[in-house]
Amino acid sequence: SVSAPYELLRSATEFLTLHHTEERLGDPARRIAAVRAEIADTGTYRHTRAELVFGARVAWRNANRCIGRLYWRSLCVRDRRDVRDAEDVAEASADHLREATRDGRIRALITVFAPDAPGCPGPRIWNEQLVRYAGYARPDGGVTGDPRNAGLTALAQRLGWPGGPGTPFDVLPLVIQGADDKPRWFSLPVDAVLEVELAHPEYTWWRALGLRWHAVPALANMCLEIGGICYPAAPFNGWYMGTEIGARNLADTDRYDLLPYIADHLGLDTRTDRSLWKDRALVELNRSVLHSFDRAGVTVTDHHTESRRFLTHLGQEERKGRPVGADWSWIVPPISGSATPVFHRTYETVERRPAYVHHPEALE
Ligand code: HEM
Ligand code: NRG
Repeated sequence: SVSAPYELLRSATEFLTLHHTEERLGDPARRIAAVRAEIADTGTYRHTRAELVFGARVAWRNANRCIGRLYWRSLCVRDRRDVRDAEDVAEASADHLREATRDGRIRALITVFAPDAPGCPGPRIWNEQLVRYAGYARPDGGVTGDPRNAGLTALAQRLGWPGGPGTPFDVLPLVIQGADDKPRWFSLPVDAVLEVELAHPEYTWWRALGLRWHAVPALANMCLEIGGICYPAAPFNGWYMGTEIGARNLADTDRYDLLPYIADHLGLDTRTDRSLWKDRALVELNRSVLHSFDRAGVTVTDHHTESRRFLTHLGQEERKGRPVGADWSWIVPPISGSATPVFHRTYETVERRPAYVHHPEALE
């Protein structure tokens, strides 16, 4: 979306002042005057490369739901603001995955595509992440694959995607809407998608369960907002915390719902809650995720390490005089919460800009 000129100037001024203050660039007045003139002229303004990099990094620092913020300064930024056509976005998104994955030595990366401008919306990626598994609705009312992506799977099929082989782990095509265009689908090249097959440190039969997950979480449908400018397509990634896969994606009842299946294989008593079969299955599933990513040489963190790092981050920011917002319900890991230090305190929930924000959903 695009703000009215006076709102845009107010947001721009606030951002440029922050940039000049934190990077010790001196008085921002000249830059603000230039931006004021550019907005009066064109209804928008263009960030310098340094402003874009700073904005993308601070937007990560401001992500209240993210436990991984200690390394916010290390975010690499690919400036593709010249790209607005759907096929070019698709190609650059595949390149993003290759550059972020590096055979498993994952690095935090964002690719920034063309921003929204007056009368000229930027491109938009409809997938929640660059790599997502299809969820095919079955006649019996169930879903094969990831139920979370059933909507996008159906949309891709309506747009002409013939569907994959029908496994529970078919990689979806990208669904991309170019500036002033209908959404179209684009298959991801296989060499752009690294996956990890799940084994277990003790149970040799585990591998035969056929479970897997993709190596890189690359959020693709959030808008990067910097100084009043909205970049609707700005896919970014870090690496996984094991619990995201082992305690949510594969375990939630509205996702892969694997706890009963795994508990059966473990020979646990699933007739009574009080055998704690769900808890025990969760632990083995999470051990399997960390073990398999480690064995495959794919970067992954665990919730104990990441919780400690997050507290280090809070201390570091406090010493710099910068208050940190955080959302307890997202920061506390979904298993063993009280065994991590992030559980035993509260946080301020103030939202700051620049930020990654969710679009209003408008799937036609
Ligand atoms: C959310 C970890 C990198 C921005 C999260 C969540 C975790 C996490 C565990 C909660 C996810 C959930 O419960 O679904 C990490 C780790 C990283 C990392 C381990 C490793 C470097 C990044 C980067 C960015 C980022 C590079 C942006 C540049 C966000 C945002 C959310 C989030 C915006 C909220 C997503 C939403 O609202 O759905 N992160 N993160 N993170 N992270 Fe990070
Ligand atoms: N829970 C989601 C991913 C959300 C973001 N998590 C990260 N982000 N680690 C999932 O796919 O399980 N990141 O940029 O690294």
